[in-house]
Amino acid sequence: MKFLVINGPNLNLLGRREPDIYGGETYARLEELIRDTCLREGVEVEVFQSNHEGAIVDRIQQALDAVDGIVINPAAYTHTSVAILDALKAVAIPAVEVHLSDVRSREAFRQVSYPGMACVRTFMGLGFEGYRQAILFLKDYLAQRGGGACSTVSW
Ligand code: CA2
Repeated sequence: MKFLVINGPNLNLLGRREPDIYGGETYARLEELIRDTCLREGVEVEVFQSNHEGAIVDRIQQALDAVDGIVINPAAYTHTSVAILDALKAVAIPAVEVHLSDVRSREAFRQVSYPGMACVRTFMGLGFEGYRQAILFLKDYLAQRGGGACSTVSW
C-alpha cells in the first residue's frame, strides 16, 4: 500500500510563527512523524510540500495508478482551490484532508474547503496527531473498501 502526503503553502515554515495556532514543532518533525507512522503501519509513503497550486495539481495527477491513498493539508488553498478539488476528483484516489488547527472555529473565510469536498474524511484541530489519525483511518478505509472510486463528502 502506498500513500502520498501533500502539504500546501507555508507549512514548510512550521514552528517559526503562530505556535499558538499551529504548534511549536518544525516541518522536519512533521515529516518524521508521517514517515514513522507509515513505517509502523507497513505503508510506503511519499511526502510532498509545495507553495504552488499548479505543482500540487501536477503531483496529484502523477499519483494516478501509482498511489493507493492521499493525505492532504492544502493549507490556504483549502479555501480557494477548485483546481485541487478537480484534480482529486479526476484521479479518484481516496483522500483524507488534515488541518492542524480547528478551521471551523476560525475566520469566516476558512469555513469552506474545496479539496475537502473530494475527501472521504477530514481531521482538524489535532495538530500533528491529525496526520497520524488520517494515515490510520485511510489504511483501514482502503482495507475495508478494497478498491473503487473516491466518495465525495463535505464538512
Ligand atoms: O490548520 C491548518 O492546517 C491550515 O491548513 C493551515 C493553513 C491555513 O491557511 C488553513 O486555513 C488551515 C496555514 C498554514 C501556514 O503555516 C504557517 C507556518 C508557519 C507560520 C505560520 C503559518
